[in-house]
Amino acid sequence: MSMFCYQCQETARNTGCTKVGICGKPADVANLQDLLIFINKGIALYNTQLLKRGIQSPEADHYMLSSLFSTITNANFDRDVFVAKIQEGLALRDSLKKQLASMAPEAAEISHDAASWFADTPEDFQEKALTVGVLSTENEDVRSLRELITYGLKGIAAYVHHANNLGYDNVEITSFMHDTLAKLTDDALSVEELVALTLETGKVGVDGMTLLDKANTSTYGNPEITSVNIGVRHQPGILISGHDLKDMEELLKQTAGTGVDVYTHSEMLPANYYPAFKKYDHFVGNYGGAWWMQDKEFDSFNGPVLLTSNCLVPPKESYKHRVYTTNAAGFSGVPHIEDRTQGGTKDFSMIIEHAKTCTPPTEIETGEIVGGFAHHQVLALADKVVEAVKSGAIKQFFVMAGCDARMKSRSYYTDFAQALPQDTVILTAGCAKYRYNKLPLGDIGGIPRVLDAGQCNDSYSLAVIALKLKEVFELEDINELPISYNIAWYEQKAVIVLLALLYLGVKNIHLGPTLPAFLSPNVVNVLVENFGIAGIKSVEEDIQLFLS
Ligand code: SF4
Ligand code: SF3
Repeated sequence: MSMFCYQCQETARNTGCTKVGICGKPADVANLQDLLIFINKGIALYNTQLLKRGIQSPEADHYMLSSLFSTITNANFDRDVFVAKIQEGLALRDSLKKQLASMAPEAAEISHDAASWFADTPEDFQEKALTVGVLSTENEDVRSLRELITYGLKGIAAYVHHANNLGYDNVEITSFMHDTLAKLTDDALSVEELVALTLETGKVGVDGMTLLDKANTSTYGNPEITSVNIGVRHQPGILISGHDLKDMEELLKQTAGTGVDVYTHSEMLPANYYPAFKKYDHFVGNYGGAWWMQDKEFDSFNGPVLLTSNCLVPPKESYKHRVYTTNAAGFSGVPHIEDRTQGGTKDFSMIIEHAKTCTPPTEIETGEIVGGFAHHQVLALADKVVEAVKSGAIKQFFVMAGCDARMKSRSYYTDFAQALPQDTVILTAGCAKYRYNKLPLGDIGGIPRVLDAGQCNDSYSLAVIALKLKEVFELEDINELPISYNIAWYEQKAVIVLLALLYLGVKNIHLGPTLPAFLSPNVVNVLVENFGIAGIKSVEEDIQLFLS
């Protein structure tokens, strides 16, 4: 075994990737990511003590968020980035230790290996990494819960990082994250305590999504119902993917008047729903589908592509020279657009000049898709929705948020959407929607049967909508609503969305296409007994179950 990773839905044999990732992550990079998490735990051990003494370190917050984010599936494959990050982390840890020792020498005596391990040379990183990864926790239930929490933290880190880019932060969230990372080194923590910590992580997940929602909507307005063009125009374009709206804004500004168009891909589609971006007439629409289609769609796009976060697939040679990364995304040999300095902007001129030399995108489809049903827009339609429920025109809602990915069995979600009765409405968010958002599923009295709230983080909107409906219908419990949850997961952002829903008290969530490999049988039992979590079966069986 040269690595071990089981954090995503496509993990090998649904047990773990041990030689190379199915995602394309090489073993040495996987190991460096494990070591980076370990270093973050060491930082957290000191930082938690400093926080207790009222000392907050913005540097530690930023380091922790960007590190965790970079280890998300399909974010960063660049070993040099991880080596540099580990070196930076060791120095940061030791400076926090010094600071703590100067105030409280006893508190700085921390015996855990993560608090003191050091190596000068990157050659020593691999050897250490092999001893600190997932399998270093022997008890499989403790390991399972530790990883569940760690993946939840990774999801929160990504969301908070995007919020930070818009000038929004929340010290309570980052303090919880440090505290939790430190707790993950504590062998005295029982399974029960880890279960409680898992739910607390879900609560902070809600806070993280709330923060990002506030950052996005305060900066760019509330998403509104929008028909998004999926065809192309006849001038060169830049394709922007990932989740970062600040990058979207700066790219639109810098491309204005240059003769270069801008298109969204995958999780950037919801940028089309924001009022602030609609004013740019060179913002053409969306090109293609979910992230995993990029090996074909980046080819036919013909112009440069900017990845502002996950999901990046290791690029094919045919278009690698047109790929650019920024934020936590990275790939060796692919140019990385550096962070903005405080008060400054990123410089996308290299990509814009590149675009000018490219041919316009090849048309792969035409038409429009409709979206923009985040909480503000849906609540503006609340009367209509409530009326449709009261009259029986809408019998049931299905939350089908989450991720899309390559597995053939995901055709289940297309079939499921098609098989749902005409009096049901799908609420979606995340890239899971690409399995059914181009189907002619019609509408109910003008309400489309697929309501897309936005990115995976906009699952927050779906929770706000559910809570509002609970209030309108004067229900005691969110589970009395005619809402069923059939969630598709792939990476760690979906993990935090799931934990957030559990924290909000949602029961009977179905999770597919497979249950996470990182859940041990006992942890699955806890989730089944306390929350009614289940997997998926055939479309026919599940539809029958959900409608009964
Ligand atoms: Fe395997 Fe997923 Fe980990 Fe990649 S992220 S190495 S596919 S488990
Ligand atoms: Fe998609 Fe990666 Fe999860 Fe944001 S872009 S939902 S998979």
